[in-house]
Formats: sequence, C-alpha cells, structure tokens
Amino acid sequence: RASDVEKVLDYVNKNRSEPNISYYGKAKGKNVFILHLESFQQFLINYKSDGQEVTPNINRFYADQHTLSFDNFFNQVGQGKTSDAEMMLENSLYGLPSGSGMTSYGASNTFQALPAILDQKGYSTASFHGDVGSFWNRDNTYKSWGYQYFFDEPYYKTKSNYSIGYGLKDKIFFQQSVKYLEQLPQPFYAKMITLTNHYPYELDKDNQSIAKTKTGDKTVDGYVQTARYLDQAFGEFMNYLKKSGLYDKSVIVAYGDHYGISENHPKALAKLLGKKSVTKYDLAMLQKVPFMIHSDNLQGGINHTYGGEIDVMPTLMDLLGIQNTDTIQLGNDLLSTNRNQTVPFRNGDFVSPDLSKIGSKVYDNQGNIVNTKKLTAQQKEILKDQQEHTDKSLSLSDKIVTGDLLRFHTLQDFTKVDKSQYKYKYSYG
Ligand code: GP9
Ligand code: MN
Repeated sequence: RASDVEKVLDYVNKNRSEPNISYYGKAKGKNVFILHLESFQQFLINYKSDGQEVTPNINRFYADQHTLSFDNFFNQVGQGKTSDAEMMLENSLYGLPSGSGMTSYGASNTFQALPAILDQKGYSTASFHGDVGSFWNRDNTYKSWGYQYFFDEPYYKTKSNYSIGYGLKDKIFFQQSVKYLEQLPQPFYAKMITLTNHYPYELDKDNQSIAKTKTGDKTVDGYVQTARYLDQAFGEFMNYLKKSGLYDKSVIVAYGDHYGISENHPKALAKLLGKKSVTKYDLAMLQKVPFMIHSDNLQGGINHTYGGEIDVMPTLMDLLGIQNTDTIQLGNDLLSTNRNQTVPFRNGDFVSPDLSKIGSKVYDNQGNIVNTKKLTAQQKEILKDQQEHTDKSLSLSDKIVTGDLLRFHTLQDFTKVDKSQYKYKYSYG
C-alpha cells in the first residue's frame, strides 16, 4: 500500500546522513567501474603465503594515494550470495532472509537502481559477466535495474580451456571485455563480475603461480591460488585502463562480494591466520571484504568507518554529485562524518566500533564477551538502539522488496524504468 511507503520514508529520512562536502560531487561526470572481486576477503590484503604476497596488484591499488580504502567494511549477504551483494550495491536494499531477492523479485518489481539513475543522467550502462545470463536471474533483473547492455557468456569466444568452474577465466574475461567496453559511449557505468576465485578454487596448472596453502582442508587450500590469479587479471586490466587513458577518466570501485572461506572451516581459518583457534567474534570480523574507490582527484587513505555493502550506493551517489535526498535506501554514505556505524548482518546480528552482537552474545571491540547486565544504563540504551536499527532496516527492506513498494514511490528527475524497452541479445526465456 502507498501508506506503507510513508512509514518507510519516515525511517529512511531519519537515518539519512549528510554528505561530506569535501567529497560531494568529486567524481561528477566520470566513468564508473564496479569491479566485483569474487569471494575476496579483507584478510587477503597484504596477506603472505609461502613467503610471497598473494595479491600484489590489489594491495598496490588498496594503498594507492588516490584510493579511498575501507578496512572495516563488511559483506552483508545472505543465501543469495553474489546476487545479494549486487542488490545491496546498486539498490541499497538487502537480500531476503532466505533465497535470493534477484531470483524471486528481480523480474517483477519496480526498482530505483543506480544504473537506471545514471542512465537518466546521460550515462551508458553495462554489466559484464562470463557466466550464462540466467544465473541469479540477472537477465531479467538487469532490465528492471535499467542496464542497457548485458554482456554475458555467449558474447565471449570460448575454447575448452578458457573456462573453469562457473565460466570464463578472469584474465580472458577482462581481455575480451575490452572490445565491448570500447564501444560504450562515455560517460559509462560498467560493472564487471569476476568468477575464477569461486569455491572450489580450481585452477589449471598453467595459471598457478603460488603454492596452495597447507591447512589440510582441501576446500580451503586452493583459495590463495585463485586469489592470485584474480589479482593478476586485475593487474592486467589496470594496465589496460592506464594505457587507454580510462584510468584517469574513471572512478574505479573494487570490492569483495562475500567470504571465500565460510565459517564452517574454523580450523583451517585459524591456521591461515596463524592463530590457535577462531572465536565467533573472529568469524564475524572475517566477514570483512575490501571496498576501494579510486579516482585521480581523490585524496586517498585508509578509512576506518564501520559500514557494508548496503552503504555503497549512497556513497557513490554523493561522490557523483547526484541529489540523494528523496530515495529509499537503507544504507548511508560511508564518507559522511556523522553516520550510524552499526552494520546489520542478514541474520539479525550486528557489528559496530564498540559493541557487537553475534549469535546470543555481545562482544566488545577486543572480542571479549560482555556481561550485558553490567553495562551502564547508557550503554544498554545504545545496544538496544543498535538492535532496533538492525531489525528495522532488515524488516523494512523485506517489506519494500516483497511488497514491491517502490512502485508507489516517485523520485525527482527520475522516470520509472520501462522493462519492455530493454532487450538483450541472448535471452533465456
Ligand atoms: C555465478 C556467480 C557466482 O554467475 O556470480 O555466484 P555466487 O555463488 O558467488 O553467489
Ligand atoms: Mn559470489
């Protein structure tokens, strides 16, 4: 019902943070790249295995003087994994408590997604991915999100050794994406979803350039090998961007979508991190993924704010100087100075710079279990607010998605996406 939208807006408006004036509009008019680094966790940054840096190119990008990097940025996906990450990044809406929002509602719902918003600001928009377009219902969802082009698997020339696991190997994917990228009128918004660093982390001999780890857990030990391969593919693509001049004309966002090594492998994780064991708190902290924004006119550095995937869209809109005062988004700009730093997880847990709630326990920021009875009245109040914020954000998001509430919401300077206007070359029925 339309009146439900009022309730949502009430909450969203209270939660909206003021953009930071030293960043607002800094990337206005630039091309935008979203580089989706499959299963890439924050602990890989500057991680060494077998005496070597595993991901030297991504490390360099992370530390670049023009890259804004976040070291307390969490993935917030549920069962929808990659699709939940996509949903959050481009809509600032959560995935569902179970299943995938893209699969269940991607075709039918009204969205106010970032590609559509940019399209209406004169951008061309495209998503690139080396798997068949029907995976996670992308072929339908992308139309609802306003993607003009979707370059999926049939666009790429394949030989039997070009693919592994879910699809095209990352190096070949980036190489062959260039010819499509070069036809996109600028400014463009291009999302490139990598694939090779995906469970079960298989890679052909020729592409292996670092030894597997030796935790004894077979499902874990290939992770550094495919992460290294992804890193090389990333490095090659950066070289192309620099050579072509796109590097300076673009804002380049790179992020890890979710964990590679799940919490079902605590022993192996402990070994990888050189610890005796990992606690529930450690496992929550291992949900950190890198989030990096590069633009040649940005003063970079490591930002310690607590945030997550839900916050990406508001951050980007502010950087691009797109008015963002009437949208329905559940995150807030990571660059705002006065933002709520409680990060909800899809299961109702949350982390924050002070207290975190994981499972049935509350932890301080050193990972110690807190006896909540001994908290001060003020701390109890904060904790209660954090839980309320978490529950409310998730339940409102679910109402928006399952009730298709955005069909009742109009935005200034934005025309609803007409899905029938979008046709992709390969269709999956
Ligand atoms: C498939 C790929 C993998 O196309 O994006 O999705 P995931 O299994 O990581 O959710
Ligand atoms: Mn994924």
